[in-house]
Amino acid sequence: MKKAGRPSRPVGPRVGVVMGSTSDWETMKHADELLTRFGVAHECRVMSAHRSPKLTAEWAASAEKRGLAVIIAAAGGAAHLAGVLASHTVLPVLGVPMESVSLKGLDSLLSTVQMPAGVPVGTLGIGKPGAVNAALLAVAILAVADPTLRAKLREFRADQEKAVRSQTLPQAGK
Ligand code: RP5
Repeated sequence: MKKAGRPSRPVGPRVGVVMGSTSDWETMKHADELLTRFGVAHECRVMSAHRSPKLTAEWAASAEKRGLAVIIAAAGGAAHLAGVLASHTVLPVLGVPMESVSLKGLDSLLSTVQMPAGVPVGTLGIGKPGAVNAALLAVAILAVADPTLRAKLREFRADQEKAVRSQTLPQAGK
């Protein structure tokens, strides 16, 4: 007989890290590293709103029932990936604009951030800082219902504070 009580936590990945091209990995590996550091189960995938629209729609539509709680989506140029994923799921989608060659990521930023009202994408900064912060925000979202993760996030912030306090400038006063 089935035991009553709280539903068990899903065991698979909780965060999906999706990027439009393998060329985005150099930046998005920082999100992967951070999630690993926090012990957050996650999956990293390549899919494109333009080059693989069916895969993108299928993956986003099945994300919730596969146990994912947050999606991080990185793309560059005409960066529609985060928006398209968001249109197929009600899970929170965090967009990371990639630094593009021709416009230095301004194109990616604007096409990720300027969503029409009704389908939000929480957009982070361009490039590595955005990748790191998307992962931290995903951790913070999961931490709302996970005290252990919240404690780890507090420890991370405390370590940063400690590091800044111990910093000195080599040429100061000379
Ligand atoms: C976007 O186009 C990708 O997210 C990538 O940032 C950009 C360039 O892709 P590649 O031509 O390097 O595959 O879809």
